[in-house]
Amino acid sequence: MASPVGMFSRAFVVAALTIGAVSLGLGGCGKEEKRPADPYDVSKMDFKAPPAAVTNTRHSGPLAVGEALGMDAAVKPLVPEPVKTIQLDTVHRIIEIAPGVKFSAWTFGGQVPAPVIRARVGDRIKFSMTNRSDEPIPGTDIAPAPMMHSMDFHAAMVSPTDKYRSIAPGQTIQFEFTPNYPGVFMYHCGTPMVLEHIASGMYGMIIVEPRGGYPTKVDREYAIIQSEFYTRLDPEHRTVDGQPLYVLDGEHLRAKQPTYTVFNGRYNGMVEKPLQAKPGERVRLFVLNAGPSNTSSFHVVGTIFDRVWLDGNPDNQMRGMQTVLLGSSGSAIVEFVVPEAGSYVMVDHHFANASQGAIGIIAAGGKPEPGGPEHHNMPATPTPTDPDAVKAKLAFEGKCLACHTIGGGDKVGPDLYGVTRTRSDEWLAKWLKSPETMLQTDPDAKTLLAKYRLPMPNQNLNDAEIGQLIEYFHWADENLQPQQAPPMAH
Ligand code: HEC
Ligand SMILES: [Cu+2]
Repeated sequence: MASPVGMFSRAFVVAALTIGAVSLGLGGCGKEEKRPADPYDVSKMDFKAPPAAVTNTRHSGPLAVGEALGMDAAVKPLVPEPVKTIQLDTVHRIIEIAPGVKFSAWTFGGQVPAPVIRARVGDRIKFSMTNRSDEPIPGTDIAPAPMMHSMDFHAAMVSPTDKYRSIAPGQTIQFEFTPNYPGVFMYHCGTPMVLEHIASGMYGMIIVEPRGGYPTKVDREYAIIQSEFYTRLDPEHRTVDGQPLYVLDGEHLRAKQPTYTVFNGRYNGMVEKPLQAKPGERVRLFVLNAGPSNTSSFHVVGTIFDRVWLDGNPDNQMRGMQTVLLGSSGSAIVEFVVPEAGSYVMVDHHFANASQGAIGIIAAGGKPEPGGPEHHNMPATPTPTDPDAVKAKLAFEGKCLACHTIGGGDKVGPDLYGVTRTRSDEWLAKWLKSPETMLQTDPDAKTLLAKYRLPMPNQNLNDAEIGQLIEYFHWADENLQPQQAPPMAH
């Protein structure tokens, strides 16, 4: 395809003028036959969709069914069959947002974000969904909270009062549509309060490719969905697997003050499990900001976006971009070349958001950066040089950072700066071995619990890890000033 984008954008301008002329009743200027066909000729679009069917038949078994569904960041290739049959049921689940942070979520298909759907302009999407919010949450004794849910596809052009209506627990809704525009679109629950349904996890991405595919060839395709979580400890103090349950914090939700801002549903998720690429490869990211309320300034450290297709439509092309700004439900396809071996860090360049977890790595071989990519606002704690203390720092960031800081202030648990001055090594060892025993027997532990009101879950540490952590606390207390500690996510 020679310069398809230039061609399309000229076509688009001409088409827009044509449509404008027609709608003003000024058509028939005699030049129409020379104009290239409008790829968005509304008269050729498919708006025919039979009314949605709502029944009392319930799906059982798998919650997400369909060849066109992808369950993680690696985007599946397009399935060629033009009819895409998709089932996404709504269930309530406990998801883990960060280590030890179990959140009571509402989902499509049992996961947050929901599966990525991939289709093409002109395909027929046959969608069905059972509201299964009345089913028990597996692995917990948390009572179900049955409620209405619905589905709103931004890729569709249909009557929302018909297709996007809310259905009751036990009901199934079925409807069809044909995507007419290419793009990367959000889908979400549209049941009031929409804000709460989205913040509870009910969103996903549908990729609609242009009819003839994309004008470029790439080596890797990944989906990145940014979203916010607003959490608070369950006022009823329920636990899951011995860890405290977190629920939606309505007050911070309305104030747009998230606890976590993340990619693909997990605090620093793609730092823990980086995406893979190789030097010289061209990478295509499908990026969606699901919000619900904040903006994303998406950036990849170490490269420049060769192409940015706003909203995922190659007709909306920009070249050589450093960041792309995405409002709530905004999206883009970004493509870039991996210039050399290294770890390329994806961030929301609103760094307050990145520090809440909107960070990930594209691992393209080579040596890791000395000390980790901390200067890109990883949730850094200062780095000791002793190998045991270094291991402890890593363990601390993996297992403890959700609830503690060192010098960054109290979170769910106390700031641990200075802890070796207030507690003996023996006390710390006993505490880390079995906080539950200490909370029953030790007066200092009881005082802590009275203040923090949450029993620290047992972290299943072995003696070696406990020794290393205590050494790390000593190192921190001897080497750091509290104000020296970097800010961390709350
Ligand atoms: C889910 C939250 C949570 C996690 C995860 C967690 N803690 Fe705690 N921690 C607490 C709370 C809350 C307290 C206060 C005591 C209480 O209420 O049980 C506490 C207390 C402590 C104390 C005692 C502080 C003092 O002032 O005496 C230490 C030390 C500690 N935690 C270390 C750790 C380490 C190390 C890890 C990771 C291996 C960890 N904690 C993981 C919540 C947590
Ligand atoms: Cu809902």
